Parts: sequence; C-alpha cells; structure tokens
Amino acid sequence: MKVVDLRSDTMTRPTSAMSQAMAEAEVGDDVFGEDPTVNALEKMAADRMGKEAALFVASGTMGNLVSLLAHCGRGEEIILGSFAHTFYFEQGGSAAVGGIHPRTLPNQPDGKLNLSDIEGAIRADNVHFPRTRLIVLENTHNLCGGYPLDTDYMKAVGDVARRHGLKIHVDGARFFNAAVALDVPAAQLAAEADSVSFCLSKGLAAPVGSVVCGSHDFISEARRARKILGGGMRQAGVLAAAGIVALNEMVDRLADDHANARKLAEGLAEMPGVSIDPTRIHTNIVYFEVKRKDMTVEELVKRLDDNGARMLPVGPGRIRAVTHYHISSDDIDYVLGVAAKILN
Ligand code: TLP
Repeated sequence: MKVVDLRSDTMTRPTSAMSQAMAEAEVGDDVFGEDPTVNALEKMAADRMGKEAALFVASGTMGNLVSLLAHCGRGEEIILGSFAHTFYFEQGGSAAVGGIHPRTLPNQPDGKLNLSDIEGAIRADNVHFPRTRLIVLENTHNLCGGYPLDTDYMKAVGDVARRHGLKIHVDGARFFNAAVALDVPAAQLAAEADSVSFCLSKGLAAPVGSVVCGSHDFISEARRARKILGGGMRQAGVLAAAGIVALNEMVDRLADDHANARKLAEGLAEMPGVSIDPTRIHTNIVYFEVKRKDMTVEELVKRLDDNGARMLPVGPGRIRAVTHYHISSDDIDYVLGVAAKILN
C-alpha cells in the first residue's frame, strides 16, 4: 500500500547525492578541530547566516541548549513564548542542565511575542529578581502553524533587546522555510539575532544534525557547552557532508513544500467537520481541527493511517500534517482522496 507520511519533515531520508557525499567525506577528529568536512559546513552555514562562526551539533534540541548555555549563567532569565519548542518540548533542558529561569509570554497566533509584553517582562535591577539575559524567538513557529517571523518584526525585537542590553536567540529549526516563504536572504532575516540554530535534518532532508551560528566568542562558548553535553562527535564529517549537500541543493525547493501544504489545507477546508483557514498556511506545517460526532480525532488518525495517509494527532481535536521532500503534489491528491472517503 502507498504510504504518505506527513507526521513530520523529520521523516526525510538522505538524497542519493547526500549518501554519496557521506561515503566519500574527508574526515578528521572534530574535537581537535581537524574534520575538514565539518569545518567546511560550519564556514558555509556562518556565511549563509551572515555570522562570524558556526557549530555543528547533533540536533535542534542540542542547538538550542548549547546556545542558551552559552548566553546565560545559572539563575539568569530568558524570555520566550509559552508555545516555544524550547519551552514546551525540550524537557526544560535549559533549567535542568543550566539552571536558566524561563519567563514565558503568550505567543500570538502568528508566533510573535508582543513587544509590550517583552518590555514588561524585562526585570529591573533588584536584589529579588533574576537577571534577564536573552529573548528566544522561533522562526518558523512550529506550534503556531509554521508562521514565519519577518524582518520588520525581527528589527522591532532587536530594538527592544539593544535598549535593554539583551541578546536574541532564534530557534530556527525551519529558518530556511521562513527565508524562502518571505523571499529574503537568510542573513537578512538573521541580522538582529545574536545566535540562530537551524536544522539540517528537517525540510533540508539531511539525516542528522543542526548548526548554531553566531559571533566567534559565542561559538567558542557554545563549543564548550556542546562538549560537556557529550556532543563532541569526532569524525562527524560523514554527517556534515550531507549537511553541505542540504545547504547547496535543498533550500530553494522548500517553496514546493509550502505550495503542497497550502494545497492540502485548501482541500481539507472543504471537508465536513474540518476547520482550517488555508490563507494562514505560509510554510510546510498544517494544523487543523476536527469536530465530528461519529469519530474522535484519534479514530480519524487511525483510519487515515490504515489507508496510507499518516498524520500526527496533537492535542484535543487537533491534527498536524507537515510537507517535505518526499511529498509530491500527487501525494497530496492521494491524501485528500483518502480523507474525503473517510470524512464525506
Ligand atoms: N520538532 C519536532 C518535534 O519535536 C515536535 C517536529 O516534528 O516538529 N525547534 C523546533 C521549532 C522544532 O520543531 C524541533 C523539532 C526542534 C527544535 C528540535 O529538533 P530535534 O528534534 O532535532 O532535537
């Protein structure tokens, strides 16, 4: 049976160009800084983001954690959205490992934090308070429907941060989806950020890895943090080789994923009991709500799955579908056909 797996863009498998590059990668001990392929990937990523330096890490979670550890000391505070992946899905790692105190603010439906909320959350210099160090943003915003944060918003948050001597970290797991959707160079979108982490292993289809970008000083702190977390990966060039292919070949095509996500949303919007506004779909993540008397969301997901259309139930009444490299426009037709049979 044909299976169209829309549970996540983490399902992507390496392309044949990636497999070949991995097999042929020149490697060395990266903890000694001697893996030429890792060094090449880090240089390339830093250039793409307009930053001085970069660090290859095992995952998006590790990228965020090393960044927060590099920016903040124990007892210091970060401001972030209550739907931020870093807050919601990363086991509270920055608190557990780094003693970093999270101050959460409501995410707006488009993933933004209100500037006035940010201003209001910044701590005064007072012996009772933790010190605010960092604002954490997410671009695109996963739980807020893959919304991209634009350059104007980044500038506005940058102004607040500078006025108060704060740094900005961007969880850019899908940063290139944002850049492609907004049609701006990644470096321009990253200009206000002191650090950005992006994933190679989501829409860009590499099998493993993320990259953190920032200043030389920040990256040397992040490198120390990566080491204490056990993330010194030795001949990691075999993985970085796929990352180089990902950056060279897989960025521009993200526009296809966005078009497929919009098409999926438009099709779903026609079905009874489904609520979704397709005009809100800007990148590759589609959330929709289902209210039916004849089946629960779990039953619907099971029936979709039994018929080769895999999606993720995410909380009461809500389902997520994510488009990626292995999903074609025909696959979307197939999924819509399956959904129509079950729902109509
Ligand atoms: N997100 C995964 C799940 O953890 C939910 C997914 O399937 O979307 N930041 C953001 C915005 C993410 O969406 C993710 C992964 C991460 C960080 C963590 O990346 P990994 O899984 O590589 O640690």
